[in-house]
Amino acid sequence: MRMLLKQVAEFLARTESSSVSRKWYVMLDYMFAKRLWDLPELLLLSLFPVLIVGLVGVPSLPAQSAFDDVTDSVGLTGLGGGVAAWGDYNGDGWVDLYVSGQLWRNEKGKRFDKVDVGFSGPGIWGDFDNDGLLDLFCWSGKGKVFRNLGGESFEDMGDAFPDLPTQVSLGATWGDFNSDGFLDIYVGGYEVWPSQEFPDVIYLNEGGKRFVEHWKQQTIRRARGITAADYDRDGDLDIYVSNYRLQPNSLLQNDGQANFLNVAKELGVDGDGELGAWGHTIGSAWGDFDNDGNLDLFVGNFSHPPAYQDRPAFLKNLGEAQAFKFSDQSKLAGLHWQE
Ligand SMILES: [Ca+2]
Ligand SMILES: [Ca+2]
Ligand SMILES: [Ca+2]
Ligand SMILES: [Ca+2]
Repeated sequence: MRMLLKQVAEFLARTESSSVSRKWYVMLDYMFAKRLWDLPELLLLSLFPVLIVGLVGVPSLPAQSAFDDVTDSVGLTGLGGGVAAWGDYNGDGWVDLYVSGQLWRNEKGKRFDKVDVGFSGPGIWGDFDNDGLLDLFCWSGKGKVFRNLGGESFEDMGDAFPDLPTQVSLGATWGDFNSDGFLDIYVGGYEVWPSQEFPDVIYLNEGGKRFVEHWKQQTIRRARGITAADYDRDGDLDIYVSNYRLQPNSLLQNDGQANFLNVAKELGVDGDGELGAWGHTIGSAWGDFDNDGNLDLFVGNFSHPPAYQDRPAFLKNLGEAQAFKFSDQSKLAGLHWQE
C-alpha cells in the first residue's frame, strides 16, 4: 500500500494538468504535503477508505486554466526561446514582440508576422532619441543600439555605442539615470564559467546622439536580471541587480546624477548572507504588492536543497518612516519552494 500510494502520487505528478481533474490535484498536494506513504502501516490502512471515498465520492471539480496556449494559432510558430521584450515598434497601437533575434509584428491582435530587420541576441526597447519610436538595445557580443527609422527599418548606431567590456551579459535596463530627459543604459556583466567574470557598466546618453561609459563595476559580481525603480520615492531611478553564483544582490541608490551607492545590505535586500552564502538570483521584479504606495520587491532565486542557498523572497518596502528598509514577507505570502 505504501508503495502504491507513492506510485499513484508520482504518476499524477507526471500527468498533464489538462487531463486530470482538479480534485486529483488537491489530493495529490495533500499526499505530498503529509507524505502519507511514510505514516505507520496501521494508520495508513485506516486512512485508505477515506482516500477512496474522497476520490470517488466527491464531485469532480473542473480543470482550471487561466490561459489558452495560442502560440501556433496566432502565427508564432518557431518562436525562439530566451529573453522576450514587448514594444509597439511601428506605432500602430498593437504591441509587438522581440525574442532573442526574432521580431514579430502584431497584426491587430489577430496574428504575428515575423519581420527580418537584422537584429541578433536578446534586447530591450527604449526610445533613446525621443522621436516617439522605440529603438532597441541588444547586449550580446559587443552590444548594439539600433535606431528606429519610421517603424519600418532600423539603423545600427555603430560606434555611437561603445564596445561592451563583457563577453557574456544576461541582462540590461534602460532608464534616465541622470535625469536629463534621455534614456541611459545599465548592462550587467556575467561570466564564462568558471573563471572569467565581467563588470556591470552604465552608459549615459548624450542628447540622443551617442552613449559614453559613465561607470564600471569594481567589485565584480555575476549579474543576471537588472531592473530599475524609484523605491525611495525621491524622483530618480534606482537599480536592483540580481546576482548569481551565491553572491549578494545589489540595490543601487541613485543621487539623481547617476552616482550610485549600494544600499542592499543596510536595507535588507542583499539576500540571506547569515547562512554562509547568498543566492543564485536570476531575476527580480518591483511592484506595489500591498497598495501602500511603496514599491516592494520579488527576488527570484534558483536554489538547490541545502538551506544555506537563498530561496525566492517577497520583500516588503516599509516606506519612508522606516528609511525604506525591506521586510521579508515570504512566509506570510505562502511562497512555495521547489528546486
Ligand atoms: Ca505594433
Ligand atoms: Ca527613437
Ligand atoms: Ca539620461
Ligand atoms: Ca530613487
